[in-house]
Amino acid sequence: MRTQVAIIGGGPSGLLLSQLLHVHGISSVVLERKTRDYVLGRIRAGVLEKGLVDLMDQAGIGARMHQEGLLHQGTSIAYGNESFRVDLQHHAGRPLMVYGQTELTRDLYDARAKEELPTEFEVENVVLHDLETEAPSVSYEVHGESRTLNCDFIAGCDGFHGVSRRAIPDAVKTEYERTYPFGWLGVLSETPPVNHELIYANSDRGFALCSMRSETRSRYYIQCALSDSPSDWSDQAFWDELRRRIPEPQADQLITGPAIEKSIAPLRSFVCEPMQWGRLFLCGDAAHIVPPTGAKGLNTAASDVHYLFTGLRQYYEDGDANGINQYSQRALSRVWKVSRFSWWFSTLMHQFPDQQAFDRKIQLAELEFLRSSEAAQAAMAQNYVGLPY
Ligand code: RFL
Ligand code: PHB
Repeated sequence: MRTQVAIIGGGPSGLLLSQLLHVHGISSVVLERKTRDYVLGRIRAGVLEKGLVDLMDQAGIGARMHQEGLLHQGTSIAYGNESFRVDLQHHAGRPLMVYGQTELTRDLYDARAKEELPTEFEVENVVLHDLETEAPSVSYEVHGESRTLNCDFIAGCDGFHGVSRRAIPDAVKTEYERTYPFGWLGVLSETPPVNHELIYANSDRGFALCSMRSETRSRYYIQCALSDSPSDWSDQAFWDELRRRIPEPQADQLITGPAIEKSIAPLRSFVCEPMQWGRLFLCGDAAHIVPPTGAKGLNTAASDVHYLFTGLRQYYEDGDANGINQYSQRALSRVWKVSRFSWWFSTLMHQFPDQQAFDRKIQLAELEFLRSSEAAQAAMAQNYVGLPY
């Protein structure tokens, strides 16, 4: 089989890249390790920056997102008995869109099916070949049958545990990593959200986040120990702990219900440099991970897709290789700024196991500064709604 761009990974990065290329007449094949239903069963991000919303529109599949997504003009931050709102529209001139990664991925898969774009599911033993030549290829197996995909370029969109990053020789790449000594226990429930906007709460008992997927479906998180497992937390224990961590007026109004999903995610900051090797380009979680505080994972995957798609378009439409040659440099410049923001917001909002009284005082002083300073809120809002591409 032959295509112009082989895309490894059928998560949001790979699907969005493929759809954008298709709109501009550039062919691609998506190779996905799991089934479509498995990919759609993962509950992950929920907040989209305008850059990602615009890319969905450019790909011609933004209609349901605009119809069902919720625009948020602000977000609340709580600590101790204090709570304040950061006005995103006022400070950064644009809102955020609340629309689940699951829905966005479903829209992308539906569009693929409608346009009959090629996807191979349940691929195994994916191996990348001849990356330093102008004729790379990917070999893989589907249900025991060996296949080869010849192409001009390979996009490694296969997430943190994928094979693409490992194809870059160790002597060439540097990996930067910070792990955090806690996780997030997340619950999805068919209940109305406790607040019409998100609440990020730093309490003495640990971080909590009130988010949502729609006006009838809520997503809540609490900081937990890395050694915890979801089965350690009954629904009742989760709701009781959430109530203790959020401001009293909201705790009193919280509507609870059965958890329809409950999972624990570890927190990690990770960046691989470079994001390009020969004809291989890494996109999204394959190249970098941010802790979820600030909802930047999916959005940073989208900015990579933008840089790569723009470069490939220039290459195929104008014969100009500048964009693809500068891909890694352009993407990393934004990735590091987003990594800084996600690290800062995580450090500000969580209780660290080795935290001393001094560290807590510094956190509270910074929160107080953020509450009272227009300049600090503007800096936060600009990062939170998304830095320009
Ligand atoms: P994905 O979504 O991991 O998709 C990669 C796809 O590649 C497939 N794959 C392979 N395919 C072929 N061959 C191989 N060898 C393969 N190895 C893997 C996988 O099956 C998968 O389908 O990466 P992508 O597309 O870059 O998208 C990135 C986002 O998914 C990610 O940044 C966010 O979901 C991160 N994230 C969150 N971000 C937020 O902004 N807000 C959140 O609340 C949030 N929650 C989360 C998250 C990530 C989590 N992970 C990674 C465990 C919660 C969790 C649990
Ligand atoms: C979510 O709704 O899953 C969510 C929202 C904001 C975050 C992280 C996760 O910062």
